[in-house]
Amino acid sequence: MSGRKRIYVAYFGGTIGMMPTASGYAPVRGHLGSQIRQTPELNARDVPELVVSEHEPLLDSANARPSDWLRIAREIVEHRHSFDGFVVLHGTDTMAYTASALAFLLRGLGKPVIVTGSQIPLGVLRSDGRQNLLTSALVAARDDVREVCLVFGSHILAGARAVKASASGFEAFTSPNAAPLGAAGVLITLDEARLRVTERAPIALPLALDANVALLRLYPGMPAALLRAALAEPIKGLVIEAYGAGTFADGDPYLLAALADGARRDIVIAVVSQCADGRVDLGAYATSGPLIRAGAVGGLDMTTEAAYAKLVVLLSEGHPPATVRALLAQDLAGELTP
Ligand code: ASN
Repeated sequence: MSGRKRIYVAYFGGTIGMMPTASGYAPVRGHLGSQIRQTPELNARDVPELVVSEHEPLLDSANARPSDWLRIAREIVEHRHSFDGFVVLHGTDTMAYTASALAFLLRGLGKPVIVTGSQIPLGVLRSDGRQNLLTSALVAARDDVREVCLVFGSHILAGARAVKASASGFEAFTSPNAAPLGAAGVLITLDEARLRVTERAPIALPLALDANVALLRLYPGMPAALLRAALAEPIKGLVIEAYGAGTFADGDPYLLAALADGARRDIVIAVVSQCADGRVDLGAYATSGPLIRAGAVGGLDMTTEAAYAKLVVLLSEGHPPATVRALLAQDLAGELTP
């Protein structure tokens, strides 16, 4: 019989380890570790051993930046040979961005990385943190999971497919264009056919994550100055949340001029849809013409979070713009359906 599995728990911040303060919930050093030690179920023999490492500073995830994604990825890579799996405890607000980024950064890890958190802190009445952590630890101990997942409530989702869908519900995350990888009910079930079968490979993390990527949601009447700013130096990449299948106001000469100027600077543009469900199909409508002429890549059914994280990671890996464009349309971490 194999021994008890060891899971590295990186506590990055978020509600799960917060305490009520005079200005609202805030992370407090040492609190999460002591809560875990006081929770008998999390220390049971049939639960993997949890080795908790607390980040400094602990963040409300509203403060997370791409450099923080890299910090978490580095920590996991450093410990990749000493642990069976990893749990990242993170705030829910930007968890989908971090889970997406980790999915791209940790291609080749070949071990489970489970991102989770809670809506109510551990230790507070009706906390969902204990259940989320317990489920995550059990999924992180599985041999058949070799990818980044986001576990929350009863959902087990591919990390690069998840979006936060509820500010207050316990089932706070969904994956709009992909069925969940599994569910945590009476049993924890995983859809074996949908799990990624990735070979372990060396991981060369970028030295830094380039945050010079902008994200812009189109809206009726948007001033061209906004698009111009989103394409100005030092920006290298832009995610456009366009309408429907990827349409753009091609009747506005100022917007067209701003887009054309960005194209001249060889900015890599990824187009995702404002619709939660469905996919971008550049060329389906004549109004996507300016995007196509600007060299924009249709993000297919990628979430905005995944498209942004993917562009940040690819540009930071130092590929030339043409390679980034080609990779954007490929499935690198389960983020899109080709
Ligand atoms: N504001 C918190 C965070 O994202 C929300 C949470 O974790 N539920 O850090």
